[in-house]
Amino acid sequence: MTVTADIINCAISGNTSTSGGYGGIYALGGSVVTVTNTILWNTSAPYELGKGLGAIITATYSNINGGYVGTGNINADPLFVDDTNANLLLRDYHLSIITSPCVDTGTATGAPATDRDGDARPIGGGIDIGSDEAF
Ligand SMILES: [Ca+2]
Ligand SMILES: [Ca+2]
Repeated sequence: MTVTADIINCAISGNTSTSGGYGGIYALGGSVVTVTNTILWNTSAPYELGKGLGAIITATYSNINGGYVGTGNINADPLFVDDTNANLLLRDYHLSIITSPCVDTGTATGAPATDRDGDARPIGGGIDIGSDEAF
């Protein structure tokens, strides 16, 4: 069975993996996964992205810890407002204003019209990588 998933403008951070080397997204064999404008950061596993035999992962305009080959991808601390708070409920995955490398470095292709807050995209010079459009 082939599974297709399009993951667009998401922030996946602080994931814990107990099953192996991939903590962000793992594409099972035969699946096709497209990752766009997405942050994959700070997993407990060695790699953010992994795939089984015959699976295809295409990642572009995304910020992936450890790096991943693809147009527009970066590998830089996204500078969330607070992604390390000991109280999980107080963690804040909004982007820091201006200083985040995710600001204005995404692609408009496929990006949703609004962000997680309902703010219209884009704000500033372009689409931001992640679930937040910072201002
Ligand atoms: Ca922007
Ligand atoms: Ca916002």
